[in-house]
Amino acid sequence: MISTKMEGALNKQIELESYASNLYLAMAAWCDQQGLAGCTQFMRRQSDEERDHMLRIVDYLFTVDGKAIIPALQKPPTTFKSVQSMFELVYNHEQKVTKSIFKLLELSDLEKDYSAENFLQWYVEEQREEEELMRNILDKLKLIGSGARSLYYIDLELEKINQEQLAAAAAEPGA
Ligand code: OFO
Repeated sequence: MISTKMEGALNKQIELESYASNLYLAMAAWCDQQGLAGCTQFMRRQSDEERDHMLRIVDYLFTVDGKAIIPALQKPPTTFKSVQSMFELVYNHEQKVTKSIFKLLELSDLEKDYSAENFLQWYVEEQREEEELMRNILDKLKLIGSGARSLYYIDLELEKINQEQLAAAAAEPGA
């Protein structure tokens, strides 16, 4: 049986993951308007991943007799200054999510909720990977530089990353 405190904290995380899914989908829509097919597909997939992160928590709450509260949709921004600033926003958001996961782990420790602690380990690894990915993208964007022509190369790069991720996902056991 889950404590009310832990249940509330996991429901807050559901909100954060759900917002991330919306935010990344709004970014995909913006990228599409800019004619950036690679960035569009990349953000579209990130959005799906965030929804999966949200659903994992919902499912976990089902298994521990907790109540999952599905949050209202918060409208994300619809325009972004540039592709660079969009990815900075993604990186910042991922850092915020990581902090929130660490807080949940602290709480699970405090409450001696070893089931939650075990469940949350998956998110620790996921956040490490996501932060690394976004940092690498930002480094590449810096190397490519800004300006109209650079957008073409940025988009190609994102298309490449997207393909690599799809291949890695397909190679996973059980895929
Ligand atoms: Fe679910 O926030 Fe990162 O991946």
